[in-house]
Amino acid sequence: MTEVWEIAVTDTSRIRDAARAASEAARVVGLDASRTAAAVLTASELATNMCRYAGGGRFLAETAREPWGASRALQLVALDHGPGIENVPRALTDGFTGHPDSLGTGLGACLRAADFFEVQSSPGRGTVAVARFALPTDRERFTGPTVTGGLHVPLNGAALSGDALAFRNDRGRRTVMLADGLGHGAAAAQASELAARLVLGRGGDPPETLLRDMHEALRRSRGAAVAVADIDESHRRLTFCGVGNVGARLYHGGRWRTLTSRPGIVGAFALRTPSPQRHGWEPGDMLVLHTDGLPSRWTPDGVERLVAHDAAVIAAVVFRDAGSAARPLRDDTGVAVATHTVRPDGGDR
Ligand SMILES: [Mn+2]
Repeated sequence: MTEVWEIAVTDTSRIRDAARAASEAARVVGLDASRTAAAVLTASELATNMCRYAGGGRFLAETAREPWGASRALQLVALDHGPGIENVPRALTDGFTGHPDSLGTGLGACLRAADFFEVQSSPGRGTVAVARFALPTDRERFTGPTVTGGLHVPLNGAALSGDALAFRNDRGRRTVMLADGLGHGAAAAQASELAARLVLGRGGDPPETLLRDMHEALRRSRGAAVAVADIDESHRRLTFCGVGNVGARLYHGGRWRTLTSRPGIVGAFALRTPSPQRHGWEPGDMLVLHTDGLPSRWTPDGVERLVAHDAAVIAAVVFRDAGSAARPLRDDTGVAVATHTVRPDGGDR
């Protein structure tokens, strides 16, 4: 199940809590001592920066499956509504002694410590930083033009997310799934985890087949709303199928469209398998799936300009900009993102 450690970094006393959360999450992932130390250092730096320059923020540690497939990695996300960083590349350079409103040298240390580290900042709106850590044997990344990732934010800082993301790569066929287990807490997490395991356990099946089989697999669970997208990279085609209330937005052909799901609950007694919707999948395109923790009036305008960023960074920006420090969540929030980048190597992002 998707375990998440959330620390509201309201003052400097929470820096230690963020470091401890990173350490506990690293233990669950099974990181060695050196990777754990790197994660703890990064957590401290990120939390310190949020205190110092953003008036606090939200720190998340989760056991992510991305971008390393089924094997677990540790993903740290720092997210704030502060003034932002004007020049991110400069803030990542060591020795940079910024003016009082910008981030200091801590980000350079994060960049060296993490297996992956990326910062996105929108002056006036806030900053997002994502760091990932994995054991050396698990660092084989998905390759190809499509990049996937996301994040979980449980309601009220709960330890388990009722939402579950899953990603698969089968020789140019990419599967992106987001499940929202009914309600929240352990029973919701169990339902969405069953959906994630089904996706991770088999490859190459079309979304309607996955949903039909999920319906059987989730019969003894509480049930879930599920959206599945199948991306065929060589044919540049995206096939979407959804049941229940999971939001889906696709940026293709220069505009955003909403992909609609059929009402229902996967795992409940009657399910009419929805018919798949087919769309194009071209360089610069973006898919965003989100559960109902995001405000319904959320609009993706402008998010397409972030296409070159890591998918988890984009998911965190969507979460940051859809909410605010003042507006609490109403439910668990899960955001899954896929981008069609033009990078030929799919390499070290
Ligand atoms: Mn939910």
